[in-house]
Amino acid sequence: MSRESDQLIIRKTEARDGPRAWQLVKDTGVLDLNSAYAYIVLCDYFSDTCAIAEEAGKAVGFVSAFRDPRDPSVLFIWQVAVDAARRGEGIAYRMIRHVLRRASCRGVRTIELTIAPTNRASQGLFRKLARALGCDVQVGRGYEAAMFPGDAHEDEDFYRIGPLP
Ligand code: 9YT
Repeated sequence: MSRESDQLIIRKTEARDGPRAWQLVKDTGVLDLNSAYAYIVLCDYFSDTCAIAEEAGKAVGFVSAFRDPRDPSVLFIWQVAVDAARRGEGIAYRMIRHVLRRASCRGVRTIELTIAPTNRASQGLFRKLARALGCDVQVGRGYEAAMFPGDAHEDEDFYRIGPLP
C-alpha cells in the first residue's frame, strides 16, 4: 500500500473491490465492460497484479493485469480505468508503477497490452511509462475487429514494452 501526500491510497485489490472496479470501467465509456463477476474474480485471484486507487474510501482508479501463464516474464495489463474527474493527475501511471514494484512482479521483463486506436489517453500513458522505464515500444496488430461479435468493436492494437530494467 502506498499513501501519497494527497491521501490517495494505491493498494492491491480484494474481492470486495470488484463491483467498484466494474463501475469505474463502465464509467469510462470506452473500455470493454465485463461482468461484475469477472471483476470480483480478477480483484480476488489476481490481486497480486491488480491495483485500486482510492481516496476517502472512494475508488478513483483500477488496473487489472496478470502474468502470462505461458511466459511469466510477461505482464499483460488488461484494463486501466480512472474516474473522469481525476484524469490528468498521473493516477494510472502511479497504479502501474505500484504493480511493477511489487515482489509479485519480480522477473517481469516485458509488458504487453492491447489498446483501441481511438484510445489516445491510454496510448499516451504507455508511451510515457516506456520513456520512464527507458524501454522500447513495439506496436503491432492485436485482436482484429472481425474477431468480435457484431460490428461494434474496433481493432485492438498490440503493444509490447521492454525490456524492463
Ligand atoms: C490497457 C487497456 O486499458 N486496454 C483495454 C483493452 C480492451 N479494450 C478492454 O478490455 O477494454
